Order: sequence, then structure tokens, then C-alpha cells
Amino acid sequence: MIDLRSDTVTRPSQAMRAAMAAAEVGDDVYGEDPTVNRLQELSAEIFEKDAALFVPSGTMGNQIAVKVHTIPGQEIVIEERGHILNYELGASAIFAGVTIRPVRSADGSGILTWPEVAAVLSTDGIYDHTQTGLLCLENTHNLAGGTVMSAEHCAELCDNTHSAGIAVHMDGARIFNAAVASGRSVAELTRHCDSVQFCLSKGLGAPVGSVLVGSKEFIDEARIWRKRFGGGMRQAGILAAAGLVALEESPKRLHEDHDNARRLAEGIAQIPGIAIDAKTVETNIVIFDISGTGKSAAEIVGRLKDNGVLAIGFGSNIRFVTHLDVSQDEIETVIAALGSAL
Ligand code: TLP
Repeated sequence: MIDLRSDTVTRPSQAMRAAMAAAEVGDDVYGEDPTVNRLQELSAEIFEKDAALFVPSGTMGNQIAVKVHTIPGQEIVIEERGHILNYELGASAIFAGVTIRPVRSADGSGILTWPEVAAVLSTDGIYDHTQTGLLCLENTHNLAGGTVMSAEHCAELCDNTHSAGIAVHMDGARIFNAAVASGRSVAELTRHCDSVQFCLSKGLGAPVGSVLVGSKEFIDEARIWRKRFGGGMRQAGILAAAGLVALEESPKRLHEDHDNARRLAEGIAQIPGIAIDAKTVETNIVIFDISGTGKSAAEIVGRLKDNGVLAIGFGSNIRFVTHLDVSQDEIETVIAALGSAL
């Protein structure tokens, strides 16, 4: 099977398994796991922030950030296809007691402009309005097709939002893909954000884990919420060891996933009934519309599976995600498999 459902499906490399087996560990709830501490120090250094916290998943990292930045009854503002709104099972409502205001990005890129954000921020102290507690950004933007927000654009959104007295959290699950595609460092891409969550378990290839970075005060508070959310993992150095290998080794190969995604998009764009503009594929996510085929996404995903390819369908779209366990040759197989699935 060629599994393009997500970049979460990668298996740990031999180097990761060896590092896990040899990891020095301690009780991380006491802050005594040297491998977790090393991962956190390296993460803070790479992102040029004060501190970092290892968490079990991207979802937990995002939800801790929402919880720390807001108070119950506030709302968070997010682009309407954002992960925190659509794929975290209502967690912000449950744990932080906030509502979510989705905003459409008019150009379809998933990247909100400042006027689009400014139009919905509520800070004026009028007591019949829900107050905005946080702006959540996503880079790359998953459901918009792995689009990249530039460092300058992010800085503009953050500076203006801060001027309104509101914090900004970056869901940087795939921020290293954004860095490779834009030629900027992850620190530059997130410099003005108050907190960032990035995933070790996606394109970077670790089996488990994400890291939250931010100010010392933010991370101190986040550590308390991690424990409350059940994320105090004790001898977590076993996992952090794989995360360290991922962080040190994987960013330099992400361009291969991007090249494969672009080739895949160009190939499937030739298939009658498939709608995709290959030029918009900047990173490792390829989302295409299948309305023109006369078949449903579920039907095509089923036939792809029969042809040895796994993908995810939603609405009239199908998503392919490239990653380190998919080769250039397999991309050609996928293009052929899609052609014969129609
Ligand atoms: N995304 C998964 C699914 O949940 C959709 C995927 O296969 O792409 N932020 C972003 C932008 C994400 O894409 C994801 C996972 C997360 C957060 C959550 O990370 P995990 O799965 O570690 O909780």
C-alpha cells in the first residue's frame, strides 16, 4: 500500500529506534528527564523563544495554548478551515470554555488578511459582545492545501492583533515545511507569535509528539495544564529521543516531499475531471476536487484502495500527503492508480 492519507503515518527510522533504545530517562513530571529537557532546550533555541514543553500531540499543544491565553466566555478567531476548529472535536469549548469565530479567507488561500481579522476582533468593552481572547493561525494551512504564510504577513497580523491587546497562537504542525518552502527559518516565520505548537510526528517523521514554545511565563502555565490534561508522561525521554533525531535530521529532506507533491499535482491535473492548480502546491499536501468525474470522493477513495493507494476524501475533495515513506517512483504509481480509479 502507498499510504498518502497523512504524513502522520510515517514509521520511525532505524536511527530513531536506536536513539529510543539508548535514551537516558527520568521522571519528566519532576522535570528530571534529561532527554526531554534536551528536546525542549533545542526547540526553544531553534524557535528563538524563552522556553518549550514536550506534549503528546499537536491537539494537546493547541488546546493548552488556547486554555492558557483565554478565559472562559471569550472567543478565539480562526480561519474557517483551521484544524483547531474542525478537527479537535470541540475541545476548546470543553476545556477552555471558549467559542470559536470562523473567518473565511476570501482568496481561498487559508491565509487571513489583517482587514479580515480586524473586522471580527471584539475589544471595545461593550458588554453585549463576546470578547476576543486569541487569534489562532496555521502554517502551513492543512485544509487549504499546505499553503505557506510568509514571515512578513505573520508579523503584520501579530503586530496589529497585539495592538488590540490580543495574543496570537500559531498552529505550526507543519511549520518546518513552511520554512523549507519559503527559505526562511521557523524562528523568522513565528517571531511575533506568543506561542507556537509544532509536530514532530508529521513530516519530521517521529512516532509521537509535539512541542509548544513561548515565553517562560507561558510555558510555566502550560506545564500545569499539560498535567491537568493528562499529558504528564513520566519517562518520556524514550519518545523525546526520537523527536530529537526528527528535529535534527528531517528538515533537510522535506524538500523531497514538496517536489513529490508538485509532481503528483502536475500528473493528476492532466486527468479529465480532476480540478487542481498544480502551481498552488507549495509543500507536501495535494488537495483536488473530483466533482468533474461524476463519482463521489468515497467511491474514488475506495477504488484507489483497491489499486494499492490510501487517501482521504472530504466533501468533493480528496487529499494526498507526501512524506518520507513515499518515493518518487511511487508518485508515478499513484498518478496511474488515480487515472484507473475513475
Ligand atoms: N492533522 C491530521 C488530521 O487531524 C486532519 C492530518 O492528518 O493532517 N494542527 C494541524 C494543522 C494538523 O494538521 C494536525 C493533525 C494537528 C494540529 C493535530 O495533531 P495531532 O494529530 O498530533 O493531534
